[in-house]
Amino acid sequence: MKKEFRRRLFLAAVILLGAAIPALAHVGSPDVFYEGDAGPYHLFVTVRMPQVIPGVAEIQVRCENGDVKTVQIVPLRLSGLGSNFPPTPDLAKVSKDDPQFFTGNLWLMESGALQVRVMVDGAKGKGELSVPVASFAQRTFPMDKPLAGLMVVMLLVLGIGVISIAGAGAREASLERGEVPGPANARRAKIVMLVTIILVAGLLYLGKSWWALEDSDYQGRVNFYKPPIAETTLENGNRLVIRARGQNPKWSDRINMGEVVPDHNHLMHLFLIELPGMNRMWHLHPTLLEGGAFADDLPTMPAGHYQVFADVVDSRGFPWTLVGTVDLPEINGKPLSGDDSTWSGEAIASVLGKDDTVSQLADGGRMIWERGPGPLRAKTAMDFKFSVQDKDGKPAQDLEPYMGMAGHAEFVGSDLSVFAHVHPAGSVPMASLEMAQAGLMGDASSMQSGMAMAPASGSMPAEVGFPYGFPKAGDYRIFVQVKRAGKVETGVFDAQVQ
Ligand SMILES: [Cu+2]
Repeated sequence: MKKEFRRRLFLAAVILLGAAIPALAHVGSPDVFYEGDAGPYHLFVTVRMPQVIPGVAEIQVRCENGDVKTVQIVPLRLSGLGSNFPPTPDLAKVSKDDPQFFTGNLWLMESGALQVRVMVDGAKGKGELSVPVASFAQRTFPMDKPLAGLMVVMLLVLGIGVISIAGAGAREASLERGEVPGPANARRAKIVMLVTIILVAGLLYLGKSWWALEDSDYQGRVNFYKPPIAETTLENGNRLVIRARGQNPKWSDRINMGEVVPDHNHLMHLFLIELPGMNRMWHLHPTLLEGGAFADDLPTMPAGHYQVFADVVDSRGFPWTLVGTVDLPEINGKPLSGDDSTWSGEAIASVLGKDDTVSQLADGGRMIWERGPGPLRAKTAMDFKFSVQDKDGKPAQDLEPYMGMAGHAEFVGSDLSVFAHVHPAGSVPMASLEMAQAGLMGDASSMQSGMAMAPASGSMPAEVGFPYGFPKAGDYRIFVQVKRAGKVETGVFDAQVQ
C-alpha cells in the first residue's frame, strides 16, 4: 500500500508539472503600466500581476513632481458590488534612494476585473487615481519535490503510527500490570488494526479526491482566462465573421460577446498581421452582429496567411484578446475608411539585428524612436517615446487625435506569444480606465487629465509616449500609429529584448 501511495503521489506531482505550462495571458503581457494624474501629481504606476490567484501583486509608483509625502494603495473590484467600498488602504514604502519612488504589495483575492486605487498626499494636497487590472490565474505551480518527499514521509509516519497505536491499545489496554497478552488479545488487535487500515485508506482516498477536485477547479480557472480562440469565416468573398470560443467549456456561458462595451470608440479592434514576416498589418473595426459575432467588410488585401488579434472589453471591464489565424484569398474589398488603417513594408526577419530607431512614413516624413543607449531589458517599465518629423525633417505640425488619443502602439512578439495594444495612458484598456475613473467620484478635471486624452487638434506635440515594459526576452515588432492631417501613419520598429 505504501508503494502504491507513493506511486500515486508521484503521479499527482507529474500531472501538476504537466499543467504548469505557462498560459498565454492577455496575450502574454499581464503586467499593467499606467501613466496619469492623481489630482495635482503626475504618476507612473506599474502593477506586476501575480501568477496565481489569490496572489500578491507588486505595485510601483513613481511621482514626477518632487512633492509627494505618502502613497496609499488598495485593490477593489472595478465594477458592480464592492467597487465603491474600498477596504483600508496599505501604506506604500518609500525607496531609500529615491524619495519619489514608492512600492507596496497587495493581495489579490479574486479573479476578474479589479482596480488598484492609489491615494497620494503631499505638498499640493490630496489626489487619487485608479488603475484597472485584469486579475487571473496564469498557471498552476508544481509541488516542489523535497516538499512532496517530506509529506510522504510524514504521511507514512502518521499512518503507521495510528495503526500501531490502535493495535497496541486493543492488545494491551485491558491487561493487568505485568500480564502477557494472550491469543484473544492478539486476535482483537489484528481486527482493530485491519479496521484502522481501512479507515486510514478511506481518509487518504477522500483527501486525494478533494485534492484532485480543487486542482481541476483551479486548472479550469486557468483555462478560462486563456485568450479565447478567434474563429473566423469568410462570407460573400470579403466579409470576415469572427466568433469567440473559450479554451474552457464554461467560457461562452459566462462571457457574452454580445455584451461588450465600446473601447475608444469601437466595440472591437481587429488586427490582421501577415505571417510569417509581419510585413503587412491592418487595424480594423468590425461591427457587432446579433448573437455576439462580429463582422467586417474587409478592404482590398492580398491572399495570405494572417494572424488575428481582436481586442474587446466585457461589461465588467475585463479585457479579452481573441487569438487565431486565417488564410484569406485575394480580397477585392472596399477602400479603407473611418478609423481603419493599414501598413506594409519590410518583413521582420530581414531587419532584425540592426538598431531600428527610424521608420520611414508614407508621405516622406519619418518617425523616430527616442530610445536611450544600451540594450532593451525585459520586465522593465519604460517610457517609449516616438517623435514625428515632416518630409523636411522638422517636427510635424499636423498631428491630430486618432480615436481620441495621441497615438496607439501595438507590441507584437515575433513568435506571436505577446500582443499588447498600448496608449499614452499605458497598457490599461481605455474602456476599463473610464470605469475606474468614474468610480473615483472625484473632480472631473483629474478624470480628464488622468486619462491622458489628446488635446484638441492644432496644438498636438510632434512626440507621443507610451508607458510599457516587455514581458520577456525575445524579438518584437512595434507598430506606432498616429494621425496626421486626416491620415493614419504607422511607424514600425523592430526590437531585440534581453
Ligand atoms: Cu488603440
